[in-house]
Amino acid sequence: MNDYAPRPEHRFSFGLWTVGWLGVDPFGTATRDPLDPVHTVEKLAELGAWGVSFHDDDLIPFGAADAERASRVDAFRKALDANGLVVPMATTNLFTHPVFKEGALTANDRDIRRFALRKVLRNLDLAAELGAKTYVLWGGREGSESPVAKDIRAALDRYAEALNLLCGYVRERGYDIRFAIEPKPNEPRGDILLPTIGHALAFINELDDSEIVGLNPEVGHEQMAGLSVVHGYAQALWHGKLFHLDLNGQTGPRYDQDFRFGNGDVKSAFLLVDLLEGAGYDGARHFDFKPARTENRDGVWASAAACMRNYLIFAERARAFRADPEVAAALRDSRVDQLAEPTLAPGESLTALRSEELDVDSAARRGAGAERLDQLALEHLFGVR
Ligand SMILES: [Mn+2]
Repeated sequence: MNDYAPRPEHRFSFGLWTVGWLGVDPFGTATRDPLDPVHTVEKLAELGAWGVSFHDDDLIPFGAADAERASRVDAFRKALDANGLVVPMATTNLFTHPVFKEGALTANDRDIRRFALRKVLRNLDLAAELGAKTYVLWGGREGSESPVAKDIRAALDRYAEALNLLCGYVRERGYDIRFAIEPKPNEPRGDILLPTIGHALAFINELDDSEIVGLNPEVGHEQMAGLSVVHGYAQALWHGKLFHLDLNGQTGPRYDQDFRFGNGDVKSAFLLVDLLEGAGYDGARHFDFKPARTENRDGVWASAAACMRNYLIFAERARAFRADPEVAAALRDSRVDQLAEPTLAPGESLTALRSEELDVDSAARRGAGAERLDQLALEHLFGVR
């Protein structure tokens, strides 16, 4: 019997800002006290996590003096070593301070763009020092409430310029780091640049060094846009661009709920785990969630443990689904295996194809068998098979 106990080999990681979220929302102040990053590292290790990620400002307060910066980084590094946790990913906070209210890497104000770039460069050095392999870029403030006040084409020029400069810097320094863009449709801006996985993939193709730029898709962000999480992640995998990911929960297009993984759209969460495990995804299983504002410290750790436990339950349910002979038969009946076969046989000509005839009436009468297959998936998820 599976005990669903998370272990480091499962590669579960959490952002400092997730369990550290104070419970602030647009209508209410903090409901929890700040967490010391050292304590967070200890608790995450105790719960079975493998890694911890951070924004520069999660670790070092914005504008801190060099001595304070050094002592905080030192304490964090000691905690990582003492507890056996790694830093798989780091990122820059380019959204909290009012200086970024109109944008950071794509702010209209050139001085602010230059400041934002310096902030990223500084934290990239720290990320490399701490062994991070992925550097996430979430452009929370890169957007507008009105496209009249933002030249979107120029903003994309500046976004691409920033990425090109950052890639050049990483190459020049010899850092083993790849960038991962995190799409989001809106919130905090009315509209955010690179709103979906598809927009971001197209943007990456226009960069000078697209090889080291991929994606960090977030479950809830795709659902906020009303899109299928499984389709989106599968396309990111198809492009070889699923560099990192943010697992959480959301119930459809509404505010960014950041539920713990498993809450919200359970079926999508299950099918996403089935996709990741089936595809042999070997990156971090990173949770970017906010423990509900209703919770105290105990509730925070309970929700973090539940994210990992739910992933392991989904993974076990997915294995059972894939091993079920009835599922195998239903997949064949649905001709899912046929889709892997090229439409034209090797060496076959279009002339041969054109000379072939299909009994369209009979083909049109074939059922797709999708309802039966989907029900089997649900029954495995429900745990009744
Ligand atoms: Mn979110």
